[in-house]
Amino acid sequence: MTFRTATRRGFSLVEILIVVIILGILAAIVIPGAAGAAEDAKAAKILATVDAVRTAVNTHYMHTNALAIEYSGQQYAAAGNHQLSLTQTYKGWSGPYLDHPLSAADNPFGELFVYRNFNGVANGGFDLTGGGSNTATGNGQYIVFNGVPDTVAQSVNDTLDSGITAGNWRTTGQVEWQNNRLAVFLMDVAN
Ligand SMILES: [Ca+2]
Repeated sequence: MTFRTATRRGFSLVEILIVVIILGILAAIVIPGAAGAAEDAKAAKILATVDAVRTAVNTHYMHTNALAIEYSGQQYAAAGNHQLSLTQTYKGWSGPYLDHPLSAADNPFGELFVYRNFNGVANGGFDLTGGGSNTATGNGQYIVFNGVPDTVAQSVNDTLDSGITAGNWRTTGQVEWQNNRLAVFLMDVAN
C-alpha cells in the first residue's frame, strides 16, 4: 500500500519548479522576438506607404506643376483633401495617383497626412545632409504618420537615413521624429 500511495503523489515541488523555470526561459526567448517581428512589420508598412506616396506626389507634380495634399481621417473625407486619390478638376490632373484614398489602414499607429509646405515640420524643414541646417524649406512634399513609437521610428530612419551619421537621427535626414509624429521627406521643388 505504501508503494501505491507513492506512485499517486503527483509532481514534486522540485519538478514543478523546474517546469516553471523552463517555461520562463522559453518565454524570455520567444516574447521579445515576437515583439521585434511585429515592429519590423509595422515599419515595413510605413515604408511601403512612403514609397507609394513618393511616387504619387512626383507624378502629380509632373502632371499639374502643383503640390498635393492627402489627409486621412473622417473629417477629411471630402475630395479636396484627397488630391492624390480622388478626382480633381484642376489643370493637368490625370490621376488617381494612389490606388485608394489614404486612411488609418496605411499607418499602423493612427492617422497620416501628406503636406505641401515644410513650415509644418518640427524644425521648420529637413536637414537632408545632416549638416546642421535645413536644406529643404518652403514648398515641398512630406508625409506625417501620427502615433509612431520611438523604436519603429528608428527602424524607418535606419532604412531611409542610413547614409546620415552626423547629428541626432530625430532631426537629420529624410526622417524626423518628435512627439510620436514621424515626418518623412518626399520631394522638394525650387522655391
Ligand atoms: Ca533622420
